[in-house]
Amino acid sequence: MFSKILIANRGEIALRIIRACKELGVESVVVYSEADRGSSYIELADEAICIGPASPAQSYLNIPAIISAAEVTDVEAIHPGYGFLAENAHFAEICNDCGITFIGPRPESMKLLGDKVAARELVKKAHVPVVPGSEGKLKDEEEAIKLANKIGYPVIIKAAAGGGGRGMRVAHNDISLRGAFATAKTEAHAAFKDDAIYLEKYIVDPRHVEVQVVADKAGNTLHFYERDCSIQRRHQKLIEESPCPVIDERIREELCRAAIKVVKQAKYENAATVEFLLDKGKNFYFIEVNTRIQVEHPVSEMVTGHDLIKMQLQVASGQNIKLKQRDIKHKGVAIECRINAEDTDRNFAPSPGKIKKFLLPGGMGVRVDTHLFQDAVVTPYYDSMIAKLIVHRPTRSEAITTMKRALREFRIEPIKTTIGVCEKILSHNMYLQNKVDTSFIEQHIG
Ligand code: MV4
Repeated sequence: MFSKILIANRGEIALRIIRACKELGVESVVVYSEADRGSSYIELADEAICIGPASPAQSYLNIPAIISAAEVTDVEAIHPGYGFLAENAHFAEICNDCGITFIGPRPESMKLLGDKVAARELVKKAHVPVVPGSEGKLKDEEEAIKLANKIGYPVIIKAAAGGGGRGMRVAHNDISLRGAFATAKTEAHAAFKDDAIYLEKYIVDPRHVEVQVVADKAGNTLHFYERDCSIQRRHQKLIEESPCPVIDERIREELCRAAIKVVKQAKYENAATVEFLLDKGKNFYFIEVNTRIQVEHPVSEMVTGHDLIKMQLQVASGQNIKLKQRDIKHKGVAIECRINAEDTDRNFAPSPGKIKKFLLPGGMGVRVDTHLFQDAVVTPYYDSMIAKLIVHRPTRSEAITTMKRALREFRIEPIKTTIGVCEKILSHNMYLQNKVDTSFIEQHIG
């Protein structure tokens, strides 16, 4: 195991990684921006280094500053958390060149899976179902039209370098497809300096289901079951749960095995999330792989009892996983609500400010991952997520009851948060009856 690592992130995930370090006997160094001075994780880490001004480009994305901090503090590894540099293959390469272990996949895996067209082709080779669509990238408009007529409308055009919902265009006929082709290509070039696009059959109102996987350097690959992340607004997840409430044991087994096949085919190491769409007929289709630990990982930790951040450190340091798949049991139901500093009456606009009152929920089956406290300041510079409230109960209905109780207990004043919206969703008949899909918020919450 490493003796000392650096955390190239902030907020709740910095604190989450520090906690794993403490339990493993690993010293932790955090880097922080001027805007984050006074944060709880700076207090709790063994060392802290200010790396620049508030702007992410000058701090949390500032590779030279982060590498310098790593050299000065003499760490053996860097954990990137999520966001910022977590999926930047160039950064992982620089870490490795400097003799610092990047706690995550090899740069080649990040490049391969970051290219969604390459990932699709790889997944097909593993005999895992992908959404019907183009072979490789689209050459021209005529190829797109021919293909769309073969597989049938609606279709969706996506950027090869995209992901997470960026650079997508839906088309319902030849005319709109011509338009979508041109805009998608221009947008992809502007956003990613790569105009490669591909086409898929558009799955109408799917559920978003993803599988948590961890692999070691020897190729031992384990899954930690699935999370249903269908409750999202504009590609920002609001509520996640495990297990997915609409699939049976047979489909769950197939889905999780498919995810393992994908990760093995990529000769991947460390933590990954394999994303699928689930259609109304309960057919699942691979869409993409996220090559990082995700915000919603606690949901999988609660239902399996395994610490995924510790496992990331263990496999990155070269330890092989001793655990067997049959030892990973799924127990009960976990739900996570993301608490964002946003004004839901003003189109979810950021709502920064000083927190005057901060009372955390607790009790049976309640976990709160947050770096905040009374008198802390929520700045406008970064992601608006300020806390994750996770519950773990024997059944879904008990988990919902506990979550509603915990949401009502939570006091964050005077800033506006998504607590109210989460309560509203958890009381909605559609949610209780498992009738939600990725269009739920738009159609029923706004
Ligand atoms: C799709 C789709 C329907 N059909 N692909 C959005 C995020 C990105 N990871 C993939 N996304 C979608 N891809 C096909 N072929 C619908 C979505 C989609 C979506 C997916 C997951 C969660 C929320 C979503 C909201 C809108 C659209």
